[in-house]
Amino acid sequence: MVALVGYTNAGKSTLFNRLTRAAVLAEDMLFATLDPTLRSVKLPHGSTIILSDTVGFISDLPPMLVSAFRATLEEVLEADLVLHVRDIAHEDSEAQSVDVEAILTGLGVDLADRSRLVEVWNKIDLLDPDRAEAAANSAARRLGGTRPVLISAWTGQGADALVGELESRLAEGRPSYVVTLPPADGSGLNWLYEHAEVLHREADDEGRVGLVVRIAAERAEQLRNRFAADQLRVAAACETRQR
Ligand SMILES: Nc1nc2c(ncn2[C@@H]2O[C@H](COP(=O)(O)OP(=O)(O)OP(=O)(O)O)[C@@H](O)[C@H]2O)c(=O)[nH]1
Ligand SMILES: [Mg+2]
Repeated sequence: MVALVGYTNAGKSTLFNRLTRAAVLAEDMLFATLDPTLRSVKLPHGSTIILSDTVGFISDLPPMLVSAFRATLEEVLEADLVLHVRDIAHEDSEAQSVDVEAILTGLGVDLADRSRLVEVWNKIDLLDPDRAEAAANSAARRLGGTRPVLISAWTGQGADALVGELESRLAEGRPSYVVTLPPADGSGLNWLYEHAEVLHREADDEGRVGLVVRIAAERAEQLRNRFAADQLRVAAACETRQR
C-alpha cells in the first residue's frame, strides 16, 4: 500500500493518474478528491502495489471537518510507503510542507522513520531554469534515505525515477537469493533477468555463474520452482549489499 498525501492542489491526483493511467478526477479545485481512491499498479520488477489517492490538506481546516478528514486518511496509517507530494513551484511550498507534516504527525505517522516516507517535489516543469537547478541541488544535498524525487506529474518527467525509488524502497527488507547456474545455462540466466532484479553477477573459473537476485514476494515461489534446491539459497545481508 502506497499512499499519496499532500497539500491541496499539489498534484496528487495527477500523479495518481500518471502512475495508474486511470481516469480519476484531477481538477484545479479545492477537494477535487472527495474520497480516497485505490488502484492497483504492477511495477516493472513484478510486485503489485495499491496506490491510494487521498484528499488534500488545507491550513486551518474548520474543526467540524477535521474528524471526517481524518477518517478518509486512515489508510495512510497502514501504508507501507507514504508519498508526500509537494507543489515545489508554489510560493508557500515550505509552509504547506510544514502543515502537512504536522497533520501526518497528528495522525500518528512517525516522521522520524524516513523509511516509510518519500518526498515528491512535483511541478518542476513550472520552475525556470535557475529555480529548477536550485531545487535539484537542494534535493541532492539531502541524505540518501530522505532525498526527494523531482517530477512533473503533468509532463511525466521524473516518473520513471519515482517508480524506481518506490521499487527499491519496497524491496528493502525483502530477501534476496543467491542462484548458481551451471556453465552455459543461458535460459536460466534469461529467466532471472526477466523475472527478478539482478543485483550482482560473477562467473568462476569453470564458467559457473553466481547471481544475487531480488524478486517480488509474489514470484518467490516461481523462483523456487524454476531452479533446483541446490542452486538456490537465501542471500546473507552482506551479499545483497555488494552491488
Ligand atoms: N504544470 C503542472 N501542473 C500540474 C502538475 N501536477 C498537477 N498539476 C495541476 O495542478 C492542479 C491540481 O492537480 P491535482 O492533481 O488535482 O491536485 P491534488 O493534489 O489531487 O488536489 P486535491 O485533490 O484538491 O488535494 C491541476 O490543475 C493539475 O493539472 C505538474 O506537474 N505540472
Ligand atoms: Mg486530488
